[in-house]
Amino acid sequence: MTKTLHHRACHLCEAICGLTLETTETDGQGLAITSIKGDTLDTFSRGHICPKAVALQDIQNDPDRLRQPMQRVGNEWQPIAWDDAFALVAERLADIQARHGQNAVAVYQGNPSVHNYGLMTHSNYFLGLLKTRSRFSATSVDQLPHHLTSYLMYGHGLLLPIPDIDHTDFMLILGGNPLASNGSIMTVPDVEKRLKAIQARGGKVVVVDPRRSETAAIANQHVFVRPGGDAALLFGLLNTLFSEGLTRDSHLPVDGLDEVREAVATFTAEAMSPLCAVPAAQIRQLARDFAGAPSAVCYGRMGVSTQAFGTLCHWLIQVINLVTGNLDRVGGALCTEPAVDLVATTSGGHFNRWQSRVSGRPEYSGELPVSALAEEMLTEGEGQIRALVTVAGNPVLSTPNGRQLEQALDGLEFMVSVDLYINETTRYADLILPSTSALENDHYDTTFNLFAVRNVTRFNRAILPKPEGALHDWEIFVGLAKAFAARTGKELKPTMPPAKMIDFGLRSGAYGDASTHKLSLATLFDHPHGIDLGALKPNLAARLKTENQRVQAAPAVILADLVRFAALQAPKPDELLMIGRRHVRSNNSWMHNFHRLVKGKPRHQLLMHPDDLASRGLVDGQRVTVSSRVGVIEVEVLGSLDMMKGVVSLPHGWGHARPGVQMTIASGQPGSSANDLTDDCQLDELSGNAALNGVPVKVAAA
Ligand SMILES: Nc1nc2c(c(=O)[nH]1)N[C@H]1C(S)=C(S)[C@@H](COP(=O)(O)OP(=O)(O)OC[C@H]3O[C@@H](n4cnc5c(=O)[nH]c(N)nc54)[C@H](O)[C@@H]3O)O[C@H]1N2
Ligand SMILES: Nc1nc2c(c(=O)[nH]1)N[C@H]1C(S)=C(S)[C@@H](COP(=O)(O)OP(=O)(O)OC[C@H]3O[C@@H](n4cnc5c(=O)[nH]c(N)nc54)[C@H](O)[C@@H]3O)O[C@H]1N2
Ligand code: SF4
Ligand SMILES: [Mo]
Repeated sequence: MTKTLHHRACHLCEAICGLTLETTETDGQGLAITSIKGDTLDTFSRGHICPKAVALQDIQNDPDRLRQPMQRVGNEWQPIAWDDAFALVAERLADIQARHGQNAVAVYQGNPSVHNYGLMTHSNYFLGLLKTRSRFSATSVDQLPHHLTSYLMYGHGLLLPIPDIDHTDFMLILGGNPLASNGSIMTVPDVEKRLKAIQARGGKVVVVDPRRSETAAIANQHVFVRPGGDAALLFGLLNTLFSEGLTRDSHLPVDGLDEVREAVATFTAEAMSPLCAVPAAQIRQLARDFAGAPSAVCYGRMGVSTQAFGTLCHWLIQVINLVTGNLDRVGGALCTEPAVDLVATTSGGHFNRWQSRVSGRPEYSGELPVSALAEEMLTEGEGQIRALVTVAGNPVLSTPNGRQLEQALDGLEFMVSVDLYINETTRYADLILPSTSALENDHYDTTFNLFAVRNVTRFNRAILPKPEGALHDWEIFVGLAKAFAARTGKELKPTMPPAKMIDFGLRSGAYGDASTHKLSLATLFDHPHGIDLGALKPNLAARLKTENQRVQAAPAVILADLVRFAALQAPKPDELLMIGRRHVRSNNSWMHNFHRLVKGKPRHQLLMHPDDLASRGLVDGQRVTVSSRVGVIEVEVLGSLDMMKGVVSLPHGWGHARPGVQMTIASGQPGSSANDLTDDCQLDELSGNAALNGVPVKVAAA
């Protein structure tokens, strides 16, 4: 029996915790994972681990996980050889594009893409050849407003200021629940200790959320806000900062501050209060507390990204940090300087250069809002989408109006999914191409090192051998690209393995050959616990990519959106709005088939305030119907004093009871999909991001 210890960053969420995995090789029985623990020698994550990482062994051993390419023949799934699968994809997509044009083939890239560096480096090797404008991804059900705001204000969609959580004296969190999510657009392992450290050094944490979340429960102050009302609250804060003289000069070169001041002149706390359901006095006091703290940072996440005013919210957050002198300042919001720097090496992005065919939604950096995907498939005419490539995504459960999308998928001429499972989406595919599992692959986090609360870097080798006949995701894309290029006579540039690209990125980056750190892949091989490159520091002035190298505080398209905001009405007495939530023992739309992760009481229920239950004659635990403009679901309801009145909370990613899904749900409870209720017509119209929070619903006894 041989035991071996391996060190590796976890790829399952944005916190990139260091893990120590033990494998045991037993004669005759091969190699098994025998222990997964937090890596105490990782100075960034300091031994932190959550239940998801423990379930890594379940992903590895899961009998439901596909291990070879599968082709659907009628209602049966049959194995197919890799080369035959590649040739078939090339033939079908080339044919559809020849008959219906390039945009007739669409692409959806899902969340795990950004956690898998081979997908980051190589998916476009194939997808780029398709030259289609029908590109969609999880970005437009997630963080699109962050990118758009940074693109407009700082000139690059990835130049995102990150809360300097380890040094701040005041952290104002809107619509984020890092105690459940482990942090997002803020890579912050061990976040609970870091939040408590703010309090221990005399600082404050304030959480704004329509639900008393796990994070709100440990905060110094929790402010209930009406779903979708955050822009009003933030306008009230900004107006108070200006009108009470609470602003501080910034060292940054800034254009447009006078326009901002003018634009918000009538948005007093008193005027905004009815729209967000926060008392005016509380808004004013919050502004004073924020401005009065030695350092402070305002941070917003899912709750304020995926709502009707997502971009206004993120712009206001930037402006509040800016006018209080907290942008690009220690203890405020700072831009990470990663070892492999995508900001330095890529163009800043583009916006609204073209629009979607049916509803005229704007593109952002070559992608269209995924809310428009189904209508682009269902609406006949030139440019109609007839084929789909999905990559690491499950849009039937993850994007608004999932039932409509299912209808659309059913009508496609061809669909191929690069995925590990036959799930709610891939069951519509003609072919599923499954990659190796994560532990069979080496790992470098190209994305989340970019948003980390310290500058860190780490490369880890595969822990388990690559099974015979298996391919990594990046190799699948090389195979598809070669087959498609051969079929269509397109020229294919040579490529190299992802690790080589990382080596190149490290050497040419700020800590590479020319610097004192002299980072390369070889250096990282010698540091399996990762390398800490230091705390974040002010750098924004030098990294701005706007045309005149100045911060644009008042982008025209954002100020134009104030017209839409002006139409926001105070709530009617019977208003009932649905919001989402996450739990540390659940992960988006997958991993629900792992007992180690989902064990314990079920967590897919609808949460509702007891008064809202009573007024409808409902009781705790009963089955109810929840209906919206687009659909009806049935689910159990739980009474919860943590909910704001007039608001219900339902997590997404459930709803596995669909025919043909081949995943054994560990709890035996498939739940219902929140996205059978969310509305593809409800968006942040400025960015096209889906408004998943603040969906009007009705709840009645089932
Ligand atoms: N109502 C509501 N809807 C939401 C949200 C919400 O808060 N509320 N959140 C949104 C957000 S933030 C996101 S990011 C999306 C996520 O939604 P999706 O983009 O659909 O991502 P996942 O649900 O994580 O889907 C994971 C899929 O990737 C596959 N997979 C996992 N690892 C790999 C891999 O290494 N390679 C390959 N090829 N496949 C892999 C899994 O089998 C699974 O099918 O959901 C969004 N939808
Ligand atoms: N365990 C686990 N971790 C995850 C994931 C997971 O599924 N499971 N998913 C990962 C992904 S893809 C992402 S994007 C991140 C997301 O990470 P977070 O942004 O922290 O996401 P949530 O936990 O959904 O927290 C959103 C909060 O917003 C609140 N909210 C809803 N509507 C509103 C509103 O209108 N206004 C305000 N102010 N608040 C509102 C909700 O009540 C909730 O507490 O988490 C990542 N981490
Ligand atoms: S918090 Fe995220 S990165 Fe850390 S162990 Fe859990 S899933 Fe992995
Ligand atoms: Mo996400």
